[in-house]
Amino acid sequence: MQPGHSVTVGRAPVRRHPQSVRSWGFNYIENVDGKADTGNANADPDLRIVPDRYSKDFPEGAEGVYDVGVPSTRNPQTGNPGPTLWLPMGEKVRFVLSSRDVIHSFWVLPFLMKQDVFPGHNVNAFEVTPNHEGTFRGKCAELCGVDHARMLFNVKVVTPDRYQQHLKELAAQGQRGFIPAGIDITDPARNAEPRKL
Ligand SMILES: [Cu+2]
Repeated sequence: MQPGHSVTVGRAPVRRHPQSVRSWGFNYIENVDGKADTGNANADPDLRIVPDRYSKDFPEGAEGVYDVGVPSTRNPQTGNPGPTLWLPMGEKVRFVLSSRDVIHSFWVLPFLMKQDVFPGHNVNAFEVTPNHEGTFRGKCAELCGVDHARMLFNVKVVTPDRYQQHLKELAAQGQRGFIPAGIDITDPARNAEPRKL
């Protein structure tokens, strides 16, 4: 079964808070408006880090929405720090992991697994079908630098209808399109995050 949904997850630039320390970013590769002629995730330069074997599953007309979090971001329900990645219960989601700086590790505690998040072309991916509603904690499991202890996030599993509604909420907030996933080059001297966000 092909995954019904794709997200990219990684250390990402925060366009709306350029003065802030970067944190986790989530691209939801979804056809949010339901129209096939608006958006093409396969042609979007911000997602070019995603290998063809994953991008071929992007839905047609995926203009996408994104979310990001800074260290002061809180889950509104639990108060736990970090941005919140929403997932639809009972539907298969593919995670594509990439970093824009150093090696991190993506760890959602109840997933009982973690996976490294690399810069460059070494993109990791896995698939999950969430089977419990609820809000869960996630964190970076790789000592990655000065902000490691603040690389926290939340995962919220909701009904598929509520998930679709959330995508529209992100779009209504202006968080349409994608934030740049990964970096294209692996030359260590050029692996620094550009100042221009
Ligand atoms: Cu990290």
